[in-house]
Amino acid sequence: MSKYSVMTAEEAVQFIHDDDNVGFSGFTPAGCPKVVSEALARKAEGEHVKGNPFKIGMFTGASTGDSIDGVLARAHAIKFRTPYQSNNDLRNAINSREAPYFDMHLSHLSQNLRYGFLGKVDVAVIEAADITDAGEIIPTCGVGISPTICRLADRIIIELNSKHPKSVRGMHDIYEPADPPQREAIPVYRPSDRVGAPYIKVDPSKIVAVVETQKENEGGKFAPVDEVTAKIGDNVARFLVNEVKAGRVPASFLPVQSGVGNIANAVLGAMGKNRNIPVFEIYTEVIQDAVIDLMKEDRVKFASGCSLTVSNQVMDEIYADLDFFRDKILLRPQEISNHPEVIRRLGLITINTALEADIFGNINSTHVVGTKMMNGIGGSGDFTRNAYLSIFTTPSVAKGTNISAIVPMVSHHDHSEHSVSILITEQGVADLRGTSPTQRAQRIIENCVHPEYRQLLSDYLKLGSGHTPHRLDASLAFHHAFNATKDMHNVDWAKYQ
Ligand code: 0RQ
Repeated sequence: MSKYSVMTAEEAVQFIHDDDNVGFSGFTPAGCPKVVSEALARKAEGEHVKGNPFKIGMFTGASTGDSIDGVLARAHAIKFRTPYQSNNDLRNAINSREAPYFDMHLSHLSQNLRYGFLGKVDVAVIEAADITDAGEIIPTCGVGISPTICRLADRIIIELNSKHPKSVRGMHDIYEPADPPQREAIPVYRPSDRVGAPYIKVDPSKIVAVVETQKENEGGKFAPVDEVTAKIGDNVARFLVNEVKAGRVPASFLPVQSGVGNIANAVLGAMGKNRNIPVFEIYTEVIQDAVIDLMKEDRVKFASGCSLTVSNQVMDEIYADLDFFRDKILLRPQEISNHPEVIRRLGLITINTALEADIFGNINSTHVVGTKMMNGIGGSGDFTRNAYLSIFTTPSVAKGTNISAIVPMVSHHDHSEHSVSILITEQGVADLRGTSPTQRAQRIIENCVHPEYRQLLSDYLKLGSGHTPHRLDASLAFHHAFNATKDMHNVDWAKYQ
């Protein structure tokens, strides 16, 4: 008989009040609570009907499922939200400025919470596979910021989800660094190194409610690999094979980080297929379907991440064969999976997706045509800035060919040219290491830009002068053309001559 108060989600949300700051477990929909957040949205709507205010501040690991971000956005219950998100209704609330959103590097969130930069954490809502009377919480398939919010929160609500077997214990490595000036080195020297405990330890008296559920993960499906993503993946794989041949990447290879989404999933698949790339390890935040497939084929020998962001079918496969996967997967808090110290030490090959790049190698990962938030910077900055080799991929065009993903100047700036080693599209590879801005522009235009935009971008380069030859009044002409005509082809440099 458990020592905790088991109750319904409706009863549990009595512990969450208007204006509270709430931390949610998980990372991407993996490991996120579902039933308590849905009950919370209903409570907010009920309060609004009565004419009462009800909004919460939200700290999450990264994006969540619809049953956190979607329901709370639709209930108009968000006082503020950080960090990464990817829900359509929340995105609309952010872009209409109804929901204030603070985008930040994922590795920073836990320490910023501990430093007190972001206000108090009143309540933590944590999805768990198991909980012991001693206050040991076994997370499910995503760790995120759970250890920190559990420690900082006054009250903890556990969503005990029996879809996740208790035997998942042992797949997590929970380690929270001390704050400066007491912080010490994080002793992760290989992706598989364990440095913490297999559970989150909390003071049991803070657990005010346990809500039992067996709701499925809100894991999406990945788009099948198409011609463009296959070409990008192939270009990445061939580039890396060449790096090994040239001796710039050790023959034993280096751990790989790969970003989120369809392109990242396709790139990993292509790397696995290329037998000239040795069996490799992953040190990343999101472990997607492709990694699990490659593990089954013995192409990936170990994956350290922050979440198993896999489709439900793959999740079931993992749980059905835990004996095979347990010593091949380790889930860590995002403060460790994304920690610059560890990333730099391990020498990661990082592969992230750009929304937009400019001809000088600067990257926009977040803002559609400079103003509308897409998802957020996520962990891309944590990895990119500290990589051994930092690769960005993107299809060269979007919306048919009406958008060129490569523009004269990025309309929002997430990663500077200083952090970007290689740019890869389906057209080819631009190696930017050790190049001047004009050399970079030439390589990018020649190798990465879609043929329909090569002349326009070459002509832009002739308009400017100086070390980085921009012509400032023309630098956003591609975006102006898109806003005016929905087509970036409609740029006319004549007026700038
Ligand atoms: O929109 O579906 O309406 O056509 O952007 O593009 O090609 O499906 O790409 O799913 O791989 O996501 C950068 C968003 C890419 C993601 C981004 C339109 C395009 C489409 C999506 P439609 P795709 P993906 C670790 C790493 C930042 C965080 C990060 C991301 C839609 O990878 O959020 O890297 N990255 N984290 O048509 C306007 C352009 C466009 C454009 C594409 N130039 N202008 N729209 N689109 N290019 C993981 C975490 O941090 C959790």
